[in-house]
Amino acid sequence: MTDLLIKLATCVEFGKVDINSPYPPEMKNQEGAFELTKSALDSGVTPGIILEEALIPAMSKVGQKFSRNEIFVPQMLMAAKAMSSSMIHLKPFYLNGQTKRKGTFIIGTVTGDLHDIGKNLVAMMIEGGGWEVIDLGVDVSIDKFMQAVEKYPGAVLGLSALLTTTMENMRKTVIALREKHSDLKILIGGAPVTDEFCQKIGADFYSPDPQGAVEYLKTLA
Ligand code: B1M
Repeated sequence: MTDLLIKLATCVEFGKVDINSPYPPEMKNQEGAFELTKSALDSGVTPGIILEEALIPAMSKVGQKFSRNEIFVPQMLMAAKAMSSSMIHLKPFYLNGQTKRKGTFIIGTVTGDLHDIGKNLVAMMIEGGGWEVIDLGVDVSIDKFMQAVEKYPGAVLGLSALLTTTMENMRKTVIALREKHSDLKILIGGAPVTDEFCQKIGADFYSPDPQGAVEYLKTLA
């Protein structure tokens, strides 16, 4: 890996967004993910290499550290913010079809549930894993999930629920989607959700955290 990509990966791992960002204090006044991505592209590094050799490994390290409780939500959010500032330069290449994503991941918090902090972390980590993410937001009805699944054939679906009451809506969502799309891969998560519940409602996979979700998607790409 070139020095530039190593520096970029370090910025993403430690949440250095751009030159003006004061976080992390030990990287103050240094170029961040925004400037380094632009320099990498200007020097001829392809968007695919930037993603595969800098952003994905960096976000993977972040996910592993989070799973091991070595970092917490704020650090993870800063890493995701740094990755997003890099993606500003890369997105045009995906939009015009020059660079391919690993697949499409649709995510939403089930109907009746307004919690989105965990869902957003999962979405950002999966984007950092090289997937196109369609985030439907919170309080997502079965109809809305259905429309998205039909609009993006082959996409993987992720459902989040934070309330014991909305776990029932998660169950209904899985059943309704399964009825029409038996081959749809469904990943579920959220604080009250368990592996046992996943099996009971017929979802494909339960992950307690974003890294587990990323690892599951790797098995499908
Ligand atoms: Co709410 N809330 N809340 N709340 N809230 C909880 C969840 C609660 C446990 C608090 C408590 O009583 N101790 C409790 C639920 C009890 C229960 O059902 N067992 C609760 C309640 C009761 C409520 C209300 C009903 C309160 C009221 O109005 N009486 C109400 C419900 C509103 C609604 O949804 N209809 C409500 C409202 C809210 C706020 C709007 C104020 C706010 C949400 C803001 C927002 O999300 N934008 C809020 C918050 C912040 C919380 C707590 C404090 C924090 C949740 C959070 O963001 N955690 C929460 C208590 C707690 O958890 N300590 C609580 C951090 C986040 C990173 O973790 O979301 O678990 P988490 O996500 C994790 C994993 O679960 C996993 O990855 C993430 C990172 O590790 N994960 C997935 C999540 N989704 C995944 C999907 C995957 C894979 C992994 O694949 C698709």
